[in-house]
Amino acid sequence: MEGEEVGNEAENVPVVIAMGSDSDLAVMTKAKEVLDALGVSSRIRILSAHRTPAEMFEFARSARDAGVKVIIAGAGGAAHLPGMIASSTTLPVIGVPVALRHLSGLDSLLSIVQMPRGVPVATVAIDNATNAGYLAARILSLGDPALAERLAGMAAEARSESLAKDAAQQA
Ligand code: RP5
Repeated sequence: MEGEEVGNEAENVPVVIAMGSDSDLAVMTKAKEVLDALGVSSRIRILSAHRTPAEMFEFARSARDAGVKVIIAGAGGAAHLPGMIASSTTLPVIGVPVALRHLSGLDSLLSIVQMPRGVPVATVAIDNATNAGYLAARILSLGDPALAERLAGMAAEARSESLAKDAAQQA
C-alpha cells in the first residue's frame, strides 16, 4: 500500500509502541495519546512473541540503529513480548501488562515484571499504558530540555486540577 510503513527501516521515531495483538490496541493507544500531547513521535507495531517471533526479534535487534530510543511493549496473558524484546536490545523497554478476560491481568503482570537480572523491563501497572507514555517521555527528556519543560507544564496542570477539586470540596 502506498505510504504504508512496514518493517524496521521505518522505525525512525524515538518511541515504538509494540503490542502482541490488535486486541491490545484499546489499552495501548493511551501511551500514544500521552506522547502525542507531549509532541513526541511514536509508531505502533503489532509484534507477537508467539505468532511472529522472527519479526519481533528483527525489530528488537535493529531498533537502536533505526533511531528508536525507548520501546513500550504491551501484552496480555502469557505476556512474553516485553521480555523477549528486552532480550534482544539494550534500549530501555517499558512493559504494559494488559488485562485479559481471565485472571484480571495478574498473569500479564507477573509474566512481564519477573525478569531475570541483566534484562530489565520497567513494568507499569495493569492496563496503565498512560504511565508508559509518561515514563518514555521522562527518559527522552534527559536529552531534551524543551520536552522536560512540557512535562513540567503537564505536572503543573495536574496540580492545579487537583487543588481545584479540593477547593470545590471545601466550598
Ligand atoms: C497476547 O495474547 C496479546 O498481547 C494479547 O493480549 C493476547 C490475546 O491476543 P488475541 O488472541 O486477542 O489476538 O499475545
